[in-house]
Amino acid sequence: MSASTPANIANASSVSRDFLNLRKDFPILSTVMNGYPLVYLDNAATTQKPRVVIDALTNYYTTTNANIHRGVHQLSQNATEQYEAVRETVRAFINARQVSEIIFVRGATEGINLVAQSLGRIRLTPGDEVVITAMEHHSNIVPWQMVCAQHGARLRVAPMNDAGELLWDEYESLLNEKTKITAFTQISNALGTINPVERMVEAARKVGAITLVDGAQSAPHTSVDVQKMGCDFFVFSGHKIYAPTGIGVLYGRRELLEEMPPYQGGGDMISYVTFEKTAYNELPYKFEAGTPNIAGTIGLGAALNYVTAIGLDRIAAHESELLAYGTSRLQDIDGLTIIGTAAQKAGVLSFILKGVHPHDIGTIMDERGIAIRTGHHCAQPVMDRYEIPATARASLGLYNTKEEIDALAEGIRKVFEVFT
Ligand code: C6P
Repeated sequence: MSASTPANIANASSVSRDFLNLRKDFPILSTVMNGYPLVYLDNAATTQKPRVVIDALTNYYTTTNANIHRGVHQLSQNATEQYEAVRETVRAFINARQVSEIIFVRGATEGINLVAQSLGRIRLTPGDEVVITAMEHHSNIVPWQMVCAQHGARLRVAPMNDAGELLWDEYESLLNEKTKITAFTQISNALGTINPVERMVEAARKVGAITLVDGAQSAPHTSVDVQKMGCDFFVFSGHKIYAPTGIGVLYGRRELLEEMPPYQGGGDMISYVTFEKTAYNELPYKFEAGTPNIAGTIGLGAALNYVTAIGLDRIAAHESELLAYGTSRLQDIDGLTIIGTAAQKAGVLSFILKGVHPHDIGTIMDERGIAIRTGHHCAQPVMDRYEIPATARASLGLYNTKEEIDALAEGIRKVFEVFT
């Protein structure tokens, strides 16, 4: 999914026309906002939901609602069947070996915290090291800081260059026999950088380190194959891939999940309990304590089926074409600097405007019905690296169009008019 190779763009042109038709699948896109047609460019924060996902939730609550894994009654069996069917949908979506390697969690954040806390207990001792990169979201920084502090381990950070690309030699030189875990994002939410994850996993394996890939920004925009990637763990959030909020996925290699202690205790994660002792349930239930987000899981299944039917490669090509178009439009604007210019880049346009605070950009865009995100994007160390407090960020989804990019560019001109 390199952003702007000529071949990609040539392939994508006819593809993008087909994508226009998909806009009608998303009811919210016909909203009029502040007198303008809604232009939704905040997809890295969360995506809008297609009718099939909304219907899946309504159908579930209208026809099936019951608790799972517990009742002999028909509704409970139906709910269980639908919930467990999604585990297979997810397995196939990321090409995991077994359904027992798929754990339902609240989102990428919970998946990373689960791994940090559970794996930390059995792998980290004083003097050990955990390696992350300079472009991580707080969700892939703070859980490691916490677990390092608990076990006397040290957090190391691989730096990046001005384009927002990982400095490969520096990353490699941080890996050694003390490195027990390395965790990195596949795509940066603040910069759009696509990391060479297969190569990063391979380098980590050479020193025996366990790898976690944060797929929050990659699963919605590129096809994922965890076996090909070779990682031990992969996490993503449903809400960024057109599914409901509150549901996400942790993939873990079975042998490691077997070894790891449960993250939380409660119902469903046990096989029997006495006051003296508890035996834990088998995978994946050992990591799913309490009543899960059943409706959200079913919604996730509908969303994954939806994007699979379109084709992740086609989505990547479409977004790649939009990114190339958006980059050229924004580059033409005097006083605008794009933050994040990696050669391998996904559909994120982070920028700053000379003399204008990003929050003011966001406000004027909003007046024109354009939704972008402004701030540090939960990646404050990235902002520090560029010595800026914040950026304005337009992030692309499958329903975006060139006309919407034009509206963004026009909005930016308006911002300059107001502020200069
Ligand atoms: N980034 C953004 O606007 P959750 O909140 O658990 O669904 O996802 C956390 C997360 C983890 N990693 C990356 C790379 C992310 O981009 C995110 C979420 C959103 O950029 C919300 S801060």
